[in-house]
Order: sequence, then structure tokens, then C-alpha cells
Amino acid sequence: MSAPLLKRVYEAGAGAVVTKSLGPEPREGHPNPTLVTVEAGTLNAMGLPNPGAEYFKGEIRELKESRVPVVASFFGASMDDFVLVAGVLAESGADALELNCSCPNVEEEMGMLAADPANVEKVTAAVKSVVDLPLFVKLSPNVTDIAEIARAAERGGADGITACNTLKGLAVDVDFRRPVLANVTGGLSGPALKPVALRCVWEVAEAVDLPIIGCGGVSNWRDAVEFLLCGASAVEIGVAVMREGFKVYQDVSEGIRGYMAENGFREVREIVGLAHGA
Ligand code: RRO
Repeated sequence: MSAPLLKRVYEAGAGAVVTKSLGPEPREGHPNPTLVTVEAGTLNAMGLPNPGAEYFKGEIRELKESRVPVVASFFGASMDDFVLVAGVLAESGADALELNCSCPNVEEEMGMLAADPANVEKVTAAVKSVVDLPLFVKLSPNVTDIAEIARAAERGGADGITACNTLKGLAVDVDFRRPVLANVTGGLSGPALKPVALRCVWEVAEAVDLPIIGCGGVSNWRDAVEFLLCGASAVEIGVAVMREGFKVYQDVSEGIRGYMAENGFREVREIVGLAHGA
């Protein structure tokens, strides 16, 4: 999304906006089709299309002029890339960074960094050594033990964890007898992802002592409260805006407020992690 669209998201009731993941160079992404609606969700293989961090600095500055809190998401194909892009984005005035090491739609040579705790620790530490901004590390559900990866990010100095990215999947067209997506596989998001994402937030909350941003299938305030109860302190909303429109942000925040008032809670932090018990 460009700055004017992200500004609309903020004005519609979001507390902050997260940019599309930005890399060191402009990137077209995968060929079409890149998006398909599947049972209870969406499968995407966008392939990290973005105009490059250097270009997007201008968009972030524009957002900051309008006082929009900005989390700049970024990725790289190597440790050096991650460090370089983080440095560029830190100059843009972004309020926080989200290190995306968990996109399921990357080329083989990029690998999926989020599957390897040693790499996650190393890249987190490398980025933290060059930027002085809060750093969230976005983790993948496509791993055997997300808790282990979260602990690695914590050791590397992460300020928070975002859980989780999309779940790798595939859709087939029976008439063409081929996978629907040109990339063959894609990342599943939307309501179908929610139980998996809640489990990820739960396991991360048990494993580390860091704030968690929950995401994956948040479409309404009930979904958001479920994430908070599992241990998230905030939620990100993505594909739901395509279905519900911009009003989803206000609906969710008003719904959370209503739930808190009805149940005698004054602050969101009072319900964060409550489902884990005492
Ligand atoms: O652009 C993508 O293909 C993409 C990214 Br960067 C991501 O983090 N997660 C996803 O499902 N798709």
C-alpha cells in the first residue's frame, strides 16, 4: 500500500500501519496469478513485490508528516541485505521495524530464514547493532517448533515477536489440471489460518518474555480478543480489509472496547495472556 492508502487505514481506526515488506532493490514479484480465494481464506504468492526501501523512505516520511505511526516491514536475501535495508528505513523516521524472515514465497537461494534459529538470532543481533528502533521479528508457522525460533529472536535482542506469517499451501484448478498460482505454492491467510496463528501466539507467549503482535485471520473484534487472550498485545489486520473494507479497523477497536467495558476491564493489558491462567 502507498502512503495515501496507509493513511486511510490509520484514519479508519488502526493504531499504526505496517508497510508491505521492503527490500534493498525494487522487485516486481511473481507472475500472475498471485492471489486466489480458497476455502475460508486466501492463498498468495505475491513474491515480495515492492518499490525498494530507498524509494519507500519518501512514502514513510509522508506518513510521518501526517503523524501516522509506522512500522516498516523489511526483508533481505542475505544478512548484509537485512542490515542495509534496516539502516535505510531507520533514516525514514519509521517508529519501529518488523523483520520479515518468514515469507513462504521466496526463491530457493533465499531459503526461509525463519526456519533456522541460529540464523534468526544472528540476523536479529546484526540489525539491532545498527538501528536504534524497536524491532519486531515476524515468525513463520511453517516450522517444527516456533518457540525455539522465538527464543532465538529474543537472544538476538528482538524487542517483540510478530506471530505469524502465512501457512504454505497450494490450490489446484481441476479444469486446467494445474496449480492455480504461477508460483505453484503460496501462503494461506484469512480465517483458515486463525487457529494456527492462535497456537503460534500461545506457544511464543509461553516461550519468551517479549510483547507479541498477533496476526493471521483477524476479521472482527472477537478474533482480536482471542489473540489478546492468547498473549498478543496488539493485532495486525491484513486480508480482512479486502472483504470488510476500511471500517474493519474501527469495528475491531470499538468491539474490543465494548468487550472490556462489559467485562470490567479498563486496559487492554489486563486481558493480554489471560487464557493461559494464573
Ligand atoms: O510478498 C509475499 O509473497 C508475501 C510476503 Br513478503 C509475506 O511475508 N507473506 C506472504 O504470505 N506473502
